Parts: sequence; C-alpha cells; structure tokens
Amino acid sequence: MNTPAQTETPTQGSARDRRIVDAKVIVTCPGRNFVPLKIPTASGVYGLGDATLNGRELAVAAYLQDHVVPNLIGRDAGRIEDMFQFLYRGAYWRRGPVTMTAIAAVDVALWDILGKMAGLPLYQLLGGRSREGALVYGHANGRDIAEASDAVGRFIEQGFLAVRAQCGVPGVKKAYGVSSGKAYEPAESELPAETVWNTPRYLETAPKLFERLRRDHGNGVELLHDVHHRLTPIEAARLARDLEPYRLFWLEDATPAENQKAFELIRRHSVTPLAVGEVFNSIWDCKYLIENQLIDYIRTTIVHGGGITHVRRIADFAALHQVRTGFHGATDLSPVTMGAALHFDTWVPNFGIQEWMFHDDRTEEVFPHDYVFRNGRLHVGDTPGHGVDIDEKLAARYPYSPRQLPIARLEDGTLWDW
Ligand code: KDG
Ligand code: MG
Repeated sequence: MNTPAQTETPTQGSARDRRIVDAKVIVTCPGRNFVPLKIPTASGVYGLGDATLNGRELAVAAYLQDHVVPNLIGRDAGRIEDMFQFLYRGAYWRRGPVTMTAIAAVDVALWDILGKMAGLPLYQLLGGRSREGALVYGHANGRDIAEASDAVGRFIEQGFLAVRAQCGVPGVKKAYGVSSGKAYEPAESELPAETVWNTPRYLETAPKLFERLRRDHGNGVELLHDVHHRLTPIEAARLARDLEPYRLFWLEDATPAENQKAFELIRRHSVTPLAVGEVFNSIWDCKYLIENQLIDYIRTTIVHGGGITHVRRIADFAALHQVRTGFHGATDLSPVTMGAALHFDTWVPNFGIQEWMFHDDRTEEVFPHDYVFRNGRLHVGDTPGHGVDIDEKLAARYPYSPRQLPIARLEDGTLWDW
C-alpha cells in the first residue's frame, strides 16, 4: 500500500487560512495521461483534484489554466458550493465535458482541503459510512470465449465478486475491450486507430459468452457487460432479452443515450438491468432516464460530472427513483478520482457498484493512496481528505504523450459508435 505524504495536523481553518494562494495544473503521463490540479492555501494545506478527459487532456488543462485558475486566487477554499455555482453559472456557457471536468478538478481539491483542515476523511464530511467497503468489478477480456472465461476465473481467484466480461467477435479484427495480450488501454495511438464493427456477429457471440461463463463459473459471481453504444435501440432490446437467462448485474451503454426514449424500447422487451452515463456530464443528461426509471444504474462519475458537489445531486435524484450508482472507473479515471469516488461510494445510500481497473505501477507511484482491495471490495482509509496525494517530482519525469481514443466503422466505411 502506498501512503499519502501530506498528513497535516488538523486546524480549525479560518477564512484566512483557507485563502487559495495558487493553483497548479499538472500534465503527466506515468503510463497514460493525467491532469491533476493542486490547490494550495495560505495555511500550507493543499487539495488535489483531477481534470483528466481521455484523449482531450490538453483542452481541459488550457480551460483551467486560462479561464479558471486566475479566478481562484484569493478566494476562500471553504466556499465549495459557491465555487461550483461561480464556475458553472458564472461562466454563462454551461455543461459540456471540458467545462464540467475542469469544475470537478477544483471541486474535488476543495473537498480535499476541507477534509484535511477538519482532520476528517471525505466520507465523514459527506455524512459518514453507509458500508464497510465498495463492491468493485474488474475487467476480464479474451480474444475468444474460452480466453474470456479463463480471465473471469482469474478475477474470481483474486477475490472479485463482480466481473465485466468482453470477448473477441469472430470476423472482427479488433474490438473495444479486447486486448491482444497486453493491458487494456483504448487510447493507444497519437491519431485514432480505426476498427471495423460487425453487429450481426456480435449479437451471435455475446449470449454464447455469457452462457459459457455461467456454465464455467456458476451463479455466485456478478457478471457485467459493456456494449459501448454500438447497437440500435431494437438491436439493444434483442440483446438485453437474449442475455436474460444469464442474470447480468448490468448491461452497459446498450445504445447511444442522446435519444433517451430509445431506452423505453429496451425496457419493453427485457428485464436485464441497464447502466448508462459514463459520457454524461450533468444532472440534465441523466434526468429523463432516471425519472422515467429507464435505467437501473447511473455511471456519471465525479471527474466528468462537475465534482462531488454536482454528482451528489445526481445520486440524490437517482435515489428518489431507486436508481443506484455505478461509477465509471476505467484506467483513465486517475487514482485521485478513484479516491474521491470511493469516499463517495462509502457514504452514498443508493450505492450499486464501482468499476475498478488496475493502474500501471508508475501511476501508483505518482499518486500514493490509502485505498486497498480486500474480499471483492475497495476500502478507503482514514487519512484526512480523499487520501490520495501526488509525487510532483516523479510526475515531472513523465511528459504528456498525445493519445486518442479509437473510432469504429462498419464494413462499408460508415462511421459508427463505439
Ligand atoms: O475514456 C474512455 C474509457 O474510459 C471507456 O472506453 C471505458 O467504457 C469504458 C468503461 O466502461 O470503463
Ligand atoms: Mg463503458
């Protein structure tokens, strides 16, 4: 376990102590790109936020540097709600992934400062523990069904209680979620890699994968699957129905969610639980799906959803409609975001599950943290704040490396969703 370096003596934190004296946007690539934001206060206590938007990192770094940082200096770090309102409403231009990721970085840093000054872990500031640890799911994938089943088996051996499974599709050379042996990482090249997609082959393969997984591993493990927006509404309805016998924990992003009425069609045909929202960035993106109970899990997480202050509103709204949280947590979600998300998961009453992928060792060294995996769950520590720190000297050794997410086309060249 890496332990965060900064362990301040708790102070009362007067408005003078809490004055923001600087804000440093850091861009680092310890295995993949991250954009941490460090906000020091007059007291010497600092907060750490995260502004990583996969494949568009420098857009958020510039938005922060040019338009947000100059507004922070001299402000009271304790006015977290007002800061959110200032950056969201004050900018006039609302929502969008760049803006909301920049706001999230500031928001998380301020919650971190508040926790450190109060001498309390973040979950305690939110209202205290609702559970001992956050159920997490890992990513198992294989080039074919047999390989994917072996990968699921390895996760179970490591103690995972929930596993997302993806496998190669015959006739599809390279598909999302399926690595060619090395660690999964979709943002792998300077310009987007092109993949070719085949829906009919996929629709044949996916039910066979889950039939095999239930045969090999039984019903004791929760299984999840990500469609990555690739199906039309009626195809999504068919897949959700075909997967019913295998009792998935969820089927994710079955169809693009701009057209939210499409989910009514899926619901009409199936009781497979649905998860959506990793590409959403505000409560307005989630509202229709939640209030019409068209989904079961909302995936919008802290870093892309305006921070703890805004995502808390989404979670509270979801709770009214019995929708639970299932935060996005792929490798592009930095340890800072994971730390903040895990404190949130520890508190939020309507928690469902947390995605978790292993970070590269270099990433773990740059971001020491106190969360640990035990018996299928991630457990936060009691370090004040969110419990994640940064080794800036080490971060400086890993300069930005341009990488974009891939694109998908159909066999005739038509650009498709992925
Ligand atoms: O940046 C994009 C990735 O985080 C995304 O492709 C991963 O779909 C994903 C998931 O469910 O983790
Ligand atoms: Mg996904």
